[in-house]
Amino acid sequence: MFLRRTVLAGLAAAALHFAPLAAQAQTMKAADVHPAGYPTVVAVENMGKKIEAGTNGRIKFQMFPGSVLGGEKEMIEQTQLGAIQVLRTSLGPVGPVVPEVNVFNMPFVFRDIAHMRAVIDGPIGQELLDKISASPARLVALAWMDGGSRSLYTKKPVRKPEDLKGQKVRMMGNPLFVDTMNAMGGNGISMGYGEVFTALQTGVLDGAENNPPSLYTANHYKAGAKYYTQTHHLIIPEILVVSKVTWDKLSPADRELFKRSAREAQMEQRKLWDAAVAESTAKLKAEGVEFINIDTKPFYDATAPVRAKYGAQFAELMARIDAVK
Ligand code: GTR
Repeated sequence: MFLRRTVLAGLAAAALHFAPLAAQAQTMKAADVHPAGYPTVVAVENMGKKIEAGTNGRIKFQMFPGSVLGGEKEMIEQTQLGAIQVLRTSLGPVGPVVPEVNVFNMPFVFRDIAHMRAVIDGPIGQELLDKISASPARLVALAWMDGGSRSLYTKKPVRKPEDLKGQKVRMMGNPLFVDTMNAMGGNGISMGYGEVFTALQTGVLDGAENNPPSLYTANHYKAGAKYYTQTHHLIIPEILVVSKVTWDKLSPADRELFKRSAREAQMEQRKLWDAAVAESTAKLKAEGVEFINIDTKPFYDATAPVRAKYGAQFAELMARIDAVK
């Protein structure tokens, strides 16, 4: 009797010991608006493989690309709730939930892409990731991703702000961007990425704005927006976040593994990004998209009131950004 009890107790203890390990095994949902094969999607998938290897298969990523889990705004909300565990998103729609990030969302805040990269790779970049993680938004920001620069594409050629008069141009969901387009001379319309193609086709929109890989993969040029005016008005880095709900349950060792592999994903994505920009630019040109090179100064000048309105609270930080070589 005594022996039996001891054995049973031993078995129960063993079960208790192993149960938490078994329960911890999980497949995390990783999400992106971009399709399979896009630089951000590939880099996050590879990060998942490293985490799977590093945890002996205990944690896996399952990638849901192409907005299958919703638009970016909805995916941010799901990540805040823990329904999505890993999300790659533009900072644009993060502005309404973490206002501090709007410093990077302002028109012409970076001189060029090299300047943006120098800023995100340095202390300011880390500070901003930390601000997101420390905010009440329940998102833990682990790494930056490259989104190049956004330029305007329209059905009619645009060379100067006056050419945008009366044109309805889709902007990401953040009042700052609607103000930016209005200042640039057009009518900014806030809309989800997934609705832009049909809205262009039906004439609800006359144009939109994005980087070459997005313009190419989202096919917006096939909906009539064939004039691609090189305004480079927004250079918005993107982020990789983990839901705080998920993060809080990770062990310190797992968190380190996530941080390390996210940093590696940042560097990998940048290489993939540069190749994707070159490739999509060539393909867009081959498809008949006209790249219009312009003097961007009139657009820079026209958006000064937007920088003044939204930038006042970031004056010191903007001076530091400016000083980065
Ligand atoms: C892309 C960006 C996406 C999404 C999209 C948009 O450049 O990578 O995350 O924000 O633009 O315009 O909605």
